[in-house]
Amino acid sequence: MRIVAYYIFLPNILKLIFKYKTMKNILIIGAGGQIGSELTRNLRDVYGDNHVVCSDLRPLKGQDYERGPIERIDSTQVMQIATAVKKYNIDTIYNLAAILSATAELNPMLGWNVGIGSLVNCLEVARLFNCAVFTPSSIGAFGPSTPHDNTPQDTIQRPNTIYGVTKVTGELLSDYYFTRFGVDTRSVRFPGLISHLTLPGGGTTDYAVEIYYAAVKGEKFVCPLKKGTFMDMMYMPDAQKAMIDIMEADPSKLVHRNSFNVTAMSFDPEIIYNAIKKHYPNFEMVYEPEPIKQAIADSWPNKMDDSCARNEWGWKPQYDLDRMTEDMILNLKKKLL
Ligand code: VAH
Repeated sequence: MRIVAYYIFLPNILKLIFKYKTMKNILIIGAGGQIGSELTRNLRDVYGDNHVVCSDLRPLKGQDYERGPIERIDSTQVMQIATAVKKYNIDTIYNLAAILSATAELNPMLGWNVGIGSLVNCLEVARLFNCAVFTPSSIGAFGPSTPHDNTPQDTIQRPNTIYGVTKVTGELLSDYYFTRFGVDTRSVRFPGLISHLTLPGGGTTDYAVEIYYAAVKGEKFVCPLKKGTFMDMMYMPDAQKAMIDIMEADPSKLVHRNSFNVTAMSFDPEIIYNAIKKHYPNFEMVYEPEPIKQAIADSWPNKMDDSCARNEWGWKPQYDLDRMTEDMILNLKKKLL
């Protein structure tokens, strides 16, 4: 009888008394992308390899994926998500499936179907199986009529890209599932994310990653955006911390949920080019603006106000442009040379 008590009752009593963090069981949808590849490793470091299931439509290869459970999931198929949630007793879903801004403009219905199809499926499964859901939004959720400088947390959102439309829809749906069904939905509006591990795929801010690759390879960089095109940016380690911290935040402190402005820096191509030139004095860049990317970038904020995230769950970035540049160059030298 004592054994039964120990294994069945004691953990529940401890949870009640100490409210200690029970280990989460997490499912990552879209783990193969720029964010998901690093999130898989970071979540496993925090919660344990077997507590984090990574999934994607494409095969997931490599140590970071293979050190724990992997599932092949087409997130536009709700039964595939539900099956994984039941199989692994999932209580938290990170839904990263999306087609990025510039690519989505070339195939708007694909952008909508992946972005919204995946989100609706995740929200419905979360409602039925009592899961929390994180879905990233983006500066892309703002449009030309949004104030571009110190963009407020609560302001007009009339994006003119399909990517932005999916992000605003996602924010509204996620808030609806919280208020209507009590689903614990949370989100951040990411700026351009810069990382050295996985190349971004088809975003308007991709230039801020590609410029480092050109510098380290000793190549001239052809910039697809005009001088003076300011956008919010963030180094991937800060983005990873934001995704973990917001899901660990005390819900009683959250005034907002979907979705928090978060940013770390704002620069235009000239500023990041000059930061890199401190390390590569002979590095060259020419401007050849790409119309689709330029139009998208012009519709987005120059700099967001992220005071709500700072006040409600302690958001505080650790990397500025110079520290990011040092770390990017250090790691790309190891990767490329
Ligand atoms: C894009 N990197 O450019 C993504 C991101 C804020 C930009 O959403 O589409």
